[in-house]
Amino acid sequence: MTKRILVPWGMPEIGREILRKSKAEITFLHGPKGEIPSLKELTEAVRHTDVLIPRGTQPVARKVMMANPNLRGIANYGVGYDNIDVVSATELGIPVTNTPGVLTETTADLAWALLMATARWIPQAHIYTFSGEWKAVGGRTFMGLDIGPGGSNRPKILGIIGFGRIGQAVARRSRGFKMKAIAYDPPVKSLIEKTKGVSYSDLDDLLRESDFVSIHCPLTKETHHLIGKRELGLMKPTAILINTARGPVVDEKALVGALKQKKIAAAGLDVYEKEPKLTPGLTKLENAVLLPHIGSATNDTRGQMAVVAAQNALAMLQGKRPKNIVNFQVFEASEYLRRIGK
Ligand code: 8YV
Repeated sequence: MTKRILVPWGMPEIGREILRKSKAEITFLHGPKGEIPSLKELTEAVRHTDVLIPRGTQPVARKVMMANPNLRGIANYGVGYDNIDVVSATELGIPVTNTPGVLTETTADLAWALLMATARWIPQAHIYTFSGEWKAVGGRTFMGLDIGPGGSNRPKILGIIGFGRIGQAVARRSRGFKMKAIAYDPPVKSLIEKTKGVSYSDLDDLLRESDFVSIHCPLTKETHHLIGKRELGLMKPTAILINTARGPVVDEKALVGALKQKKIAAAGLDVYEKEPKLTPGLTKLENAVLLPHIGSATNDTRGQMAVVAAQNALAMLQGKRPKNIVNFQVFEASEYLRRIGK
């Protein structure tokens, strides 16, 4: 029987091509502009497929998985997989994959761009100039914060929360700015201590000492609201918070309060608690730079993410162990063996 793959969003062409070239029956289920299907439409479509390739922001709950007792795999398009109920997938014997590595440098670039844009008021100064408000030499000055040592030659401290591939790539980039990098990520404390130019710090000290705090940890039960009112209160009034990881790691309401009361200087965000909805008040703040989750958004990288997701999907379709498994325990489950007909 022909094996089937469901892609419920507008996947880049390079990924589509790989899927089309396979012998599988491919269903691309989305609107003319890539609009994703409703939960009801997705659940119905999952009944008639063998492997699902969801977009990284597309929720795949237990109910969706339960719609098809023979689903062979879920190949997530994204390195983060908090959109998928992985615990249920493992229980049900469904392998789940992600697309790590290919987006590391691109996302680290965006974190840096956001850090620099926020520190030097780039979007605000651009709009001021672009809109013709700049009438006189001098005019508004947009006094920024140094990223490098600045006139007083004081190296700045970059605090990195989460020292995985992207956190490490951000640390590498900080060397060019002569920054002192400190990192918090208990499971990889020894790796941090071994990394040249980076020292380990517990979270509170990192928040107290850092001029810039950049978040690069996955969203888990443990990291949900890791940065709340108390943590923001520990930061310097001149400090800047950058989040290109996952919105719910930060208590967004508390952040709006801290920015309004200038408890911290500014924030640069690419992710939010309830994307694409923003917490009320966030767009009223001059000291916030807001981007629409474009961390990995380059043609090359989004294309390579599609290649990796397609390869993971085809491997699971053939009952093979895919490269980027996130729940390897599933291979021990009898349910998994049943699903792949073993
Ligand atoms: C994706 C991301 O844009 O990889 C991730 O975890 O957040 C981004 O690269 C997002 O997952 C949409 O697919």
